[in-house]
Amino acid sequence: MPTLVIGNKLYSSWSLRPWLLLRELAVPFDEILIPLDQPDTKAAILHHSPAGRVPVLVDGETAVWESIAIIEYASERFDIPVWPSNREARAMARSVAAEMHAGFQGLRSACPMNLGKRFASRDRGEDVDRDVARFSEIVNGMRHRFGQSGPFLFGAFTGADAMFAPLVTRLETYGIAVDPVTRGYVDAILALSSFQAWREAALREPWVLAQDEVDEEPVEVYRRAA
Ligand SMILES: N[C@@H](CCC(=O)N[C@@H](CS)C(=O)NCC(=O)O)C(=O)O
Repeated sequence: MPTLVIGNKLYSSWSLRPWLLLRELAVPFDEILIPLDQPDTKAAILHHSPAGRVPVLVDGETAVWESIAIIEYASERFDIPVWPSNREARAMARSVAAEMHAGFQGLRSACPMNLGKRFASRDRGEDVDRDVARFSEIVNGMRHRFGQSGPFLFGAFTGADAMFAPLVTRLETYGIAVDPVTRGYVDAILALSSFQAWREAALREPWVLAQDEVDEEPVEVYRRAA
């Protein structure tokens, strides 16, 4: 069985992506969680991957890193429907997944993934607004063109949805308003039983990572005792 090496479920947005994908597409896997930002974190990750970052998928002698590469590897190795079967939809799914992998810096840096808290809505700056507008454009565009058969970007859950899931949680955490189509998509991701299982585990983690905590009073704190 492959092993997915991940970081804290409360904060590690990159780890969430392949974890969700493997769970949604019913690939059995073991999991190793390495708490981030501890004195031995780097050495522990380097034990699995020369890149020194999580997530890493270890499959026998093969270690695959970078979330998008793990998703592509899973598609081939486990013969699962990671991408839509229609060629045009597949090209769009890969394009938006890669766009997510390389972009959305404004939203990512101003609003770190933090599943344990909810903050009040407020102006978070132009870069965040631009990223949210682009995300909404993607959701509306893909849902309109390809989303008839289900609630996700291309109908059924795909690698593109796995890539956007952490962004979806940020909209929720930071109270960012979106249009009704985008809201419907956000709700569909948050309702996934795989996501809820991840979140449950996240809320039991003991670690607080200062670098991922914004300097604001939360309106709600969800964390539970471990
Ligand atoms: N582009 C990478 C990003 C991976 C990444 O930044 N991982 C963070 C955790 S979310 C990490 O490993 N941080 C630990 C470190 O840099 O020591 C991917 O897609 O997997």
